[in-house]
Amino acid sequence: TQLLLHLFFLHLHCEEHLGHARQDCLNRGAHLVIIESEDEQTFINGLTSVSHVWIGLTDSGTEGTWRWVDGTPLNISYWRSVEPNGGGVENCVMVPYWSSDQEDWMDFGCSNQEYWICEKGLL
Ligand SMILES: [Ca+2]
Ligand SMILES: [Ca+2]
Repeated sequence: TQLLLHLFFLHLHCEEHLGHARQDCLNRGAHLVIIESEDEQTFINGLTSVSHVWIGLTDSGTEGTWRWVDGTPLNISYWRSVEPNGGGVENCVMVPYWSSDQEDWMDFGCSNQEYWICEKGLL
């Protein structure tokens, strides 16, 4: 599947806020993970042994308008039922380790320190 054409880097040793995470991915020629398929959501959601992870989705540009870090608009989404609920104080999105629900995205404050996943397309 398309998932196999992507490399994922998971950062296990340090926790950083989203600005640092974003830059770290760029330094690796990658970007924060963009979830474009059910397979990708399932894969990332399956990383239950780690803490929350940042994904590359934000509404920091325009409140309430969610965009991926590469600028593409949000097409398929996997929000938890009450999310997003943070308004202007929660502009980043993480996948929590404590939930195995397929729909478990939560908007969260960008300055919180979490693990993150970089993604690099191989084609
Ligand atoms: Ca917001
Ligand atoms: Ca929230």
